[in-house]
Amino acid sequence: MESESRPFVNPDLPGYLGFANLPNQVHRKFVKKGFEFTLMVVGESGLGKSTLVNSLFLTDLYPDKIHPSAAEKIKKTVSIEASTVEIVERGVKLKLTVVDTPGFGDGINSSDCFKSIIQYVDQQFDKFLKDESGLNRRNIMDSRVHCCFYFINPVGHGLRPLDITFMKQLDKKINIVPVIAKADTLTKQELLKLKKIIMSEIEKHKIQIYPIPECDDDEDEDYKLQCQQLKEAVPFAVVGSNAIIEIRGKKVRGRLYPWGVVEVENPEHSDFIKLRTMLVAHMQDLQEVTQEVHYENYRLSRLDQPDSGTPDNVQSPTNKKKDDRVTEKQLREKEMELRRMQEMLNRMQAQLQAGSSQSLTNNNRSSNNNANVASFKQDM
Ligand SMILES: Nc1nc2c(ncn2[C@@H]2O[C@H](COP(=O)(O)OP(=O)(O)OP(=O)(O)O)[C@@H](O)[C@H]2O)c(=O)[nH]1
Ligand SMILES: [Mg+2]
Repeated sequence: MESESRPFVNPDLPGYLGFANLPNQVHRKFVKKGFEFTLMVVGESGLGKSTLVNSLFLTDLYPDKIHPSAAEKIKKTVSIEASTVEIVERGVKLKLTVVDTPGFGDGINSSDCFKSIIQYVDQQFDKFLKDESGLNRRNIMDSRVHCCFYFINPVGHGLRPLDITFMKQLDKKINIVPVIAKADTLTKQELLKLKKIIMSEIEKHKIQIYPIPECDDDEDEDYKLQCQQLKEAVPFAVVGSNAIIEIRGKKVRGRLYPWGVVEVENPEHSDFIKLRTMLVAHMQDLQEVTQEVHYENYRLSRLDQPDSGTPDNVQSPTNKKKDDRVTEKQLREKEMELRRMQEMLNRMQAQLQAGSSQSLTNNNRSSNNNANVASFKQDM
C-alpha cells in the first residue's frame, strides 16, 4: 500500500472545485485543521477507475506513471493503493485520500478481490474505533472511506451478477455512488436506457446507494435545480482521460478520436462535472452518513462480539461522551456553588464592618444567611 502527500499543482487546468464553501457548512475549527476525506473506487478491471480519479481533483495522483503517449498511460492496478493529496482553496485545506483498488474480472479470483476491499474498509473503521477509545481523541486521523464510486461496465446490459453481489456487501459499509464507466462508448439513447435499467436493478435488488440529500425548501431556485439535476444524473456516466488536448485554442482534458474529441468536462459529453459537484457539495453529508450510519453499525457489531479485540474495559465512544457530559455538568454545578459561597462571605464581611450600632440588623441578616447556608447545604 502506498501513501504520499504533495501540494496541489495544476499548471494546465486552473480550476475551482468549490470546497472552499465547506466551512459554511461546519464549525470553524475545521478550517484550521482541514478536511479529511477518503474516496474509494471499485469495479471491474479496465473500466477507467485509475484514469478517472487521477483527473477528478485537477491534480495528478500518479505523476510518475503519466507518459506523453496516450497508449502508455496508467497501468493495471494490482494492489490497494492509497494516495493522498492536499488541496488548498481560498485558505481551506482539503486532505483528500483516494483509494484505488485492483479491478476484478477475468482470470482473477473476484471473491478474493472483494475480500481485500472489504477488509480495507473494516481496517479503517477499526483503526478509528481504537483511536477514539484512546487518549488522543481530539487528534484522530480519519482514514475511513467516506464515499465509493462503483464503476459499472457500459458494455453490459445493466448490472452483472458480480456487481449485485459486491454492491450488496459494500452498501452496509460505505456510501456507494454508482458510475457508468467509459460513457463515450454509448450513444445518448443507449446511455439513457442503461441508466434506467441500472436504477431499476438497484431498486429490485434493494441495493442501498448513497441518497443524495433533498435540498431545503428555502434554498434559491438555481440551487434547487442543481440538486434535482444531480439526483437525476445517477448513475453518473463518466469519461476519463489523462491527455490534455488543445481545441479552439483551449486546453482541455479529453479523448482524441479520428472523428473528434470527447471532452471530459463538457456536460454534453459526460457527467464528470456533475459527479465532482455532487462529491464536493455533499462532502460534509457523506462524512456524516459514514459516522452516523456506517461507522455506528460497525461499532455496534464490534461491541456485540465478546472477543472482538476491543478490550472489555474500553468504554464505548457513546458512553464516554455521556460520561464527559456528566462530569462537565458536575463541574458547572460546583462552580455555581463556589460563586454563591463567595457572595455570601462578601455579604457577611460587609455586615461585620458595618459597626456595632447596627448589630441587631446584622444579627437578623446573619440568621437569614444561616438560612441560606442551610438551603445551600441541602442543594449540595
Ligand atoms: N473509451 C474510454 N476509455 C477509457 C476511459 N477511461 C479510461 N479508459 C482507458 O481504459 C483503459 C483502462 O484504464 P484504467 O484507468 O487503467 O482502468 P482501471 O479500471 O483502473 O483498471 P484496473 O486497474 O485493471 O482495475 C486505459 O487504456 C484507459 O485509457 C473512458 O472514459 N473511455
Ligand atoms: Mg486501475
